[in-house]
Amino acid sequence: MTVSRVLPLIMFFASLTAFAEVRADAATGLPPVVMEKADTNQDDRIDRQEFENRIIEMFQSSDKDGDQRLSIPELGPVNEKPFQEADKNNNKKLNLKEYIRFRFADFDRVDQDNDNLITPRELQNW
Ligand SMILES: [Ca+2]
Ligand SMILES: [Ca+2]
Ligand SMILES: [Ca+2]
Repeated sequence: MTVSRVLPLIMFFASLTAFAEVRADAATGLPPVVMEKADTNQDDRIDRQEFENRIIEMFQSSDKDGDQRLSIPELGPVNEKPFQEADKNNNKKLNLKEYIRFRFADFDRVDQDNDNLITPRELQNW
Protein backbone atom coordinates (compact mmCIF):
# COMPACT_ATOMS: atom_id res chain seq x y z
CA MET A 1 0.00 0.00 0.00
CA THR A 2 1.19 3.49 -0.73
CA VAL A 3 1.26 6.23 1.87
CA SER A 4 -1.59 8.08 0.18
CA ARG A 5 -3.77 5.02 0.64
CA VAL A 6 -2.84 4.35 4.24
CA LEU A 7 -3.08 7.90 5.55
CA PRO A 8 -6.84 8.33 5.24
CA LEU A 9 -7.28 5.04 7.08
CA ILE A 10 -5.04 6.19 9.91
CA MET A 11 -6.90 9.46 10.15
CA PHE A 12 -10.18 7.59 10.20
CA PHE A 13 -9.15 5.47 13.15
CA ALA A 14 -7.58 8.43 14.91
CA SER A 15 -10.83 10.37 14.70
CA LEU A 16 -12.81 7.38 15.91
CA THR A 17 -10.51 7.06 18.91
CA ALA A 18 -10.69 10.75 19.69
CA PHE A 19 -14.45 10.66 19.87
CA ALA A 20 -14.64 7.27 21.55
CA GLU A 21 -12.59 8.55 24.50
CA VAL A 22 -15.19 11.14 25.28
CA ARG A 23 -17.63 10.22 28.00
CA ALA A 24 -20.87 12.16 27.85
CA ASP A 25 -22.84 12.55 31.03
CA ALA A 26 -25.59 9.95 30.71
CA ALA A 27 -28.13 12.15 32.48
CA THR A 28 -27.63 15.30 30.46
CA GLY A 29 -25.53 14.63 27.39
CA LEU A 30 -25.58 12.90 24.11
CA PRO A 31 -24.57 9.27 24.11
CA PRO A 32 -20.90 9.07 23.02
CA VAL A 33 -22.01 6.89 20.10
CA VAL A 34 -23.74 9.91 18.58
CA MET A 35 -20.44 11.65 18.26
CA GLU A 36 -18.50 8.61 17.06
CA LYS A 37 -20.84 8.13 14.13
CA ALA A 38 -21.71 11.75 13.37
CA ASP A 39 -18.44 12.74 11.70
CA THR A 40 -19.25 11.18 8.34
CA ASN A 41 -16.64 13.06 6.28
CA GLN A 42 -14.03 12.23 8.95
CA ASP A 43 -12.49 15.66 9.21
CA ASP A 44 -12.56 15.45 13.02
CA ARG A 45 -15.28 18.10 13.16
CA ILE A 46 -19.00 17.65 13.49
CA ASP A 47 -20.84 20.29 11.52
CA ARG A 48 -24.54 21.05 11.84
CA GLN A 49 -25.51 18.98 8.82
CA GLU A 50 -23.64 15.92 10.07
CA PHE A 51 -25.19 16.40 13.47
CA GLU A 52 -28.69 16.72 12.05
CA ASN A 53 -28.27 13.59 9.91
CA ARG A 54 -27.18 11.70 13.00
CA ILE A 55 -30.11 13.03 15.03
CA ILE A 56 -32.53 11.80 12.38
CA GLU A 57 -30.90 8.34 12.46
CA MET A 58 -31.10 8.32 16.25
CA PHE A 59 -34.73 9.34 16.14
CA GLN A 60 -35.60 6.49 13.82
CA SER A 61 -33.67 3.87 15.75
CA SER A 62 -35.03 5.09 19.11
CA ASP A 63 -38.68 5.09 18.05
CA LYS A 64 -39.36 1.52 19.15
CA ASP A 65 -43.13 1.62 18.73
CA GLY A 66 -42.95 3.41 15.39
CA ASP A 67 -45.37 6.23 16.27
CA GLN A 68 -42.95 8.89 14.94
CA ARG A 69 -42.62 10.29 18.44
CA LEU A 70 -40.09 9.61 21.17
CA SER A 71 -41.49 9.05 24.63
CA ILE A 72 -39.32 9.37 27.75
CA PRO A 73 -38.77 5.58 27.99
CA GLU A 74 -37.66 5.60 24.35
CA LEU A 75 -35.34 8.56 24.91
CA GLY A 76 -33.62 7.15 27.96
CA PRO A 77 -32.34 9.50 30.68
CA VAL A 78 -33.17 13.12 29.89
CA ASN A 79 -32.99 16.38 31.74
CA GLU A 80 -36.53 17.41 32.48
CA LYS A 81 -36.14 21.11 31.77
CA PRO A 82 -34.65 20.90 28.24
CA PHE A 83 -37.18 18.16 27.49
CA GLN A 84 -40.11 20.35 28.52
CA GLU A 85 -38.71 23.25 26.52
CA ALA A 86 -38.43 21.07 23.42
CA ASP A 87 -41.87 19.51 23.89
CA LYS A 88 -43.76 22.44 22.42
CA ASN A 89 -47.15 20.74 22.27
CA ASN A 90 -46.74 19.33 25.77
CA ASN A 91 -47.67 15.73 24.98
CA LYS A 92 -44.63 14.30 26.83
CA LYS A 93 -43.25 13.03 23.54
CA LEU A 94 -40.92 14.56 20.99
CA ASN A 95 -41.69 14.46 17.30
CA LEU A 96 -38.79 14.75 14.85
CA LYS A 97 -38.89 18.54 14.76
CA GLU A 98 -39.00 18.78 18.55
CA TYR A 99 -36.25 16.19 18.87
CA ILE A 100 -33.97 18.08 16.48
CA ARG A 101 -34.49 21.24 18.53
CA PHE A 102 -33.84 19.28 21.73
CA ARG A 103 -30.53 17.87 20.47
CA PHE A 104 -29.33 21.11 18.89
CA ALA A 105 -29.55 22.70 22.33
CA ASP A 106 -26.76 20.23 23.21
CA PHE A 107 -24.87 21.14 20.06
CA ASP A 108 -24.91 24.83 20.92
CA ARG A 109 -23.80 24.13 24.48
CA VAL A 110 -20.86 22.04 23.30
CA ASP A 111 -19.87 24.45 20.52
CA GLN A 112 -18.17 26.87 22.86
CA ASP A 113 -16.55 29.08 20.21
CA ASN A 114 -19.79 29.23 18.16
CA ASP A 115 -18.15 28.28 14.87
CA ASN A 116 -20.89 25.69 14.19
CA LEU A 117 -18.35 22.89 14.40
CA ILE A 118 -17.81 20.50 17.27
CA THR A 119 -14.23 19.41 17.78
CA PRO A 120 -13.00 16.57 19.99
CA ARG A 121 -11.52 19.22 22.27
CA GLU A 122 -14.86 20.92 22.76
CA LEU A 123 -16.41 17.57 23.57
CA GLN A 124 -13.76 16.86 26.16
CA ASN A 125 -14.24 20.23 27.84
CA TRP A 126 -17.97 19.75 27.97
CA1 LIG B 1 -17.15 16.28 9.76
CA1 LIG C 1 -42.22 6.44 19.82
CA1 LIG D 1 -44.35 16.91 21.80
